Amino acid sequence: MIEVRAVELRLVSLPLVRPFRTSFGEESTKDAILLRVETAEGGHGWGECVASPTPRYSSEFNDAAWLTVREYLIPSLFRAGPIEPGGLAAVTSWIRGHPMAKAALEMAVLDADLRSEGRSLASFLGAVRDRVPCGVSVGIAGTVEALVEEVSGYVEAGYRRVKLKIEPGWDVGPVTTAREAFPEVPLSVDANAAYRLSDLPVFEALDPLDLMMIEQPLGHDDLVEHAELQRRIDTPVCLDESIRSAADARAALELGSCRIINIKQGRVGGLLEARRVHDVAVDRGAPVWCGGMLETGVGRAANLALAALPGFTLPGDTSASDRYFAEDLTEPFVLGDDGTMAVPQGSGLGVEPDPHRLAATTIRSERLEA
Ligand code: NPQ
Ligand code: MG
Repeated sequence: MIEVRAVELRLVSLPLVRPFRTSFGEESTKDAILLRVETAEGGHGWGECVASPTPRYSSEFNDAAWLTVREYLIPSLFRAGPIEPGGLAAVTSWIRGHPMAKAALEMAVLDADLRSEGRSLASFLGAVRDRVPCGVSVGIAGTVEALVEEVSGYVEAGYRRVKLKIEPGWDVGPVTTAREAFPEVPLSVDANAAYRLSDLPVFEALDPLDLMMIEQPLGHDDLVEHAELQRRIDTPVCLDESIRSAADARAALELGSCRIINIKQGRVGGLLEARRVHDVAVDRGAPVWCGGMLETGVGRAANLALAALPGFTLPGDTSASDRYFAEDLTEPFVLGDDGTMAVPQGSGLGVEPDPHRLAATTIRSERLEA
């Protein structure tokens, strides 16, 4: 049981080592809301919200998440009194939507509860490995030469899978060049919903390139068109944006909309729902992998714990801290020579943001008390 008495909200901004461009926009900083909950017993826990400054990846964005946490989630949590972390969803279920805001609070509550029990998040979730294979996501580059050079660096670092962001006008050409330059490297592409079914010729041209998967090619909320596309190509379709819950995962796998699922705890409303998505996929024989949202070390720790579950059989976007940040908020996560990263084993998330780094990166903060 855990009783939250106070919550600190904080918006941090970290410069990225290079701008990250996708089909929906470009970011040169990572701006994230962190939550720190304090318990009646004097414990604490951290959570990170994966929302962005603008509602491009999904409808959520940082200012909305801040308000949702402050005006609705926290007052509901304070009113609830002592709860089990698994009971948080019931306390906040009256609030429609806002999965990323809910997920951040659940992460903080789980971290606080597990810290007080001296148990790691990985162990609580059901981890079966202590290191996970890592992939990397590569933004849309200025030129094909720049793309090949960036990919070279990641291949040399040891990443086990390279995902190329694509958009109309940056697809068959650069991906074919990358495949020719790296014939042995497991490659995938991610369109972040930038195409229509009428772009079928693009996917037919990508089909012979031996890609591990094509991630979220079509509309963020369209399962039927993804099923149509999957029937027409051999490369597995992987869904990201379209899977917002375990129920969505069941629908997508039954419709044949995808053969692989990218699981992000924030997109599905938290780590516990993420585990349910995993369970649905395992039941139906579909591999899953852990997505990434350019998390700081706090969210990265949660991703590594999740990626240690048995169904996470493909390398995820759980890259090392230095892929994104010159200086992380926590001790940096580093890639081993074999392309794997260690799953944190300490209590809760197993990491703690550094107070000096927090002070240096915080743009805004607010404290709420019961
Ligand atoms: C994806 N992530 O799989 C996302 C989308 C994404 C690692 O490719 C700032 C914050 C910029 C979050 C850009 C990766 C972002 C972001 C893209 C998430 O679709
Ligand atoms: Mg994606």
